[in-house]
Amino acid sequence: MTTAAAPEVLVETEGKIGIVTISRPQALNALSVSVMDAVVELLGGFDRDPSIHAMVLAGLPRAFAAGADIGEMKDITGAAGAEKQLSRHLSHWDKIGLLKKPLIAAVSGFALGGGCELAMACDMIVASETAVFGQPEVLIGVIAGAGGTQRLTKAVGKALSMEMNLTGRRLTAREALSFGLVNKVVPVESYLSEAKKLAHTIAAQPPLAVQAAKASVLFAVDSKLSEGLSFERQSFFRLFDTQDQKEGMKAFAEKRKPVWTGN
Ligand code: DAK
Repeated sequence: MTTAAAPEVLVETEGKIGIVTISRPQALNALSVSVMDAVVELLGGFDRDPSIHAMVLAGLPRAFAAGADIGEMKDITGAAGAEKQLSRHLSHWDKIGLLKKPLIAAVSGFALGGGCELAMACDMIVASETAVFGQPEVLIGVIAGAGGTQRLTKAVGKALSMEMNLTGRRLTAREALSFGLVNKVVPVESYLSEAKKLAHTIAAQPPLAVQAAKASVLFAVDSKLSEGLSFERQSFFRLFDTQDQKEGMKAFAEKRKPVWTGN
């Protein structure tokens, strides 16, 4: 069932997955402080809820999010004022990137500026054929402030990231797929169901191993190979403390499906 957690953010659960949907159609899902407050609170709640194993963050068919709310930023003057008034808002994007459970962005239509940064802060992106990705902040006199020069560069490489950040060039969904920014492109009618399907597939796996895999892949983005290999190895060893490791290997030997307990 879908209930309104905040007027413009909807929340529902479906088995072991939690779904948060931004619904602010009149502003193309522009990410106001109140929208991001609700998104972070709801996803944080799912992250702490042991019955939820994976999450989906969705927008609307016309817009995942056309950016941070320009109306809330346009009257800010001076670097000190910007830092004072926007730092808490920036921490919203950081908090999405710090969630422990897998989070899939279901993106259709515009994913621009803070919207593109929000999608990139998720772990995977399922895009509709109409999805458009971009960091157009330069066109309004600023630059990306929540990861658009960093995560995008790590995802698509320096040359394309430069072009997107310096000219506002947008990527179509197909281009985003070819550059490795998104996981799959599907018809607009099915982008949400495909994102949920992927979340259900992940949610059916042993949750401690899934979370360890997520943490290890994210570590790779930020570290030297030798440090990453060491991090991965320690995580691998730690999973031998879990009952699901015993169950998974025992079930394999007994030629049956494992029954995961999450312990
Ligand atoms: N903010 C507020 N309202 C927006 C908006 C936005 N980002 N994007 C669209 N809207 C509103 C429009 O003002 C319009 O409202 P009304 O005039 O009808 O009241 C409505 O949504 C429909 O938009 P359009 O009439 O413009 O629709 P079109 O189809 O003609 O054009 C568009 C769609 C997406 C190409 C266009 O709306 C557009 O260019 N939007 C702005 C895209 C953009 O520049 N995005 C980047 C914003 S800056 C940070 C955290 C995050 C960020 C920065 C710092 N920290 C806290 C430090 C991120 C910054 C950004 O995202």
